[in-house]
Amino acid sequence: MPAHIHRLTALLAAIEQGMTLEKPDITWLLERRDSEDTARLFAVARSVRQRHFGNQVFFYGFLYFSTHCRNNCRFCRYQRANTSLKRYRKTREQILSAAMEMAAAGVHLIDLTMGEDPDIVGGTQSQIQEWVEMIRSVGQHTHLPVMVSPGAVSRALLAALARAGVAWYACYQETHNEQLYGTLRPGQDFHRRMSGKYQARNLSLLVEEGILTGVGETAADLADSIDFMRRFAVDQARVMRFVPQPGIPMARTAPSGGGNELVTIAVMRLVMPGVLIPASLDVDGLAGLAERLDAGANVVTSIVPPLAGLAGVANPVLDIAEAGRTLAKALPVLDRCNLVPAAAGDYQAWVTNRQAMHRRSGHFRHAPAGEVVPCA
Ligand code: SAM
Ligand code: MD0
Ligand code: SF4
Repeated sequence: MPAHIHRLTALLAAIEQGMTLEKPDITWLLERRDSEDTARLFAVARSVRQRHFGNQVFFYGFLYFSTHCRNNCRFCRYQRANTSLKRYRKTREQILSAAMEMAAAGVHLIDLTMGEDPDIVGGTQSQIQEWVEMIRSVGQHTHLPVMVSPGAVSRALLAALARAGVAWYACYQETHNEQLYGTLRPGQDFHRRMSGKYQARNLSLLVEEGILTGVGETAADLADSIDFMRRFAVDQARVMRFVPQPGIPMARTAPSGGGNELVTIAVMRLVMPGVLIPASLDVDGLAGLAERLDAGANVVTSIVPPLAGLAGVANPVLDIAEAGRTLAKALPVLDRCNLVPAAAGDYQAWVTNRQAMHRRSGHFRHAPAGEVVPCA
């Protein structure tokens, strides 16, 4: 038997028995590309998912309510420097109406996402207050947990969001290699972005972390990210492939990284068996859903109402007007993957359990070398 097959067999058997993977093994697994090897990896990822979540999958409604942004992330079409773009900021009524539509369709959560809109996060007290109240009203009207993806914001703002009943703070580092981060998110302090995740956690918010593939990363970089996510105990762990978009310089000069999104999803599942892992419709649309679920993901994200004039991020329009990012279109795919949508109460129960788990663990803080340090 070739040595790599022997190593894969041994590792997969050890994982099935609950062994903790070390970083060199995580890196090695992330490098698997042979289709027979990846098929085995995905099969074990599905069996680990089955053990922790049965055949249940969650759905997240995605509401990108402001596409204005003060930052210049190199990978993102909403970067400030991109002037080839029509931007929008939805009203409270438009936001509530789209959220209600998705709630009625059966999503388990509403993800309220924005660029770092200078008129919101950089706005006056009353603009910020109005924004927090809008977020509170989405939870109150839909009776669903709310995730907020506002970028790097102050502790005071996170505290206001927690008081408004928000369940989740999503903030993606993209990479935990500080040097690579500096090229992807120029002018945005690495440690400030990291610290926000600890502040959110210590305010009892659940935290989603995310990384990109295809941006110049190595397999070892991805392993470092996954290792951080495990030590921090993120509640949701995301990976998305970089999608080059016209209007941004990186679309022409994109370095190809060492990562593969599907393999990374599977390895995340093996390293963090009980966390939520998105299968995002934002990268390859509906056509890419089955392969992400088959790799071990268990949350369908980027459900978008077709006629509300709302955009995606990685892909601004793909499948939206065609109603491809809806539960109605995703359900037959789930069925083919032998999966079912979870009951609403099961999602809320997962959230409540997870919050209780973090309360028992106490408070932690970010340290510059990347350690997860308990607060004295
Ligand atoms: N502005 C907030 C922020 O940056 O945290 C919220 C938006 S955030 C949810 C947008 C995320 O989408 C980025 O963190 C990145 O992971 C992903 N993204 C943006 N442009 C992308 C692209 N072209 N391809 C793939 N993913 C992309
Ligand atoms: C998604 N397009 O779920 C969304 C977005 C932001 N929290 C999530 C990247 O794929
Ligand atoms: Fe702005 Fe977020 Fe895009 Fe960066 S990723 S440019 S912060 S919207």
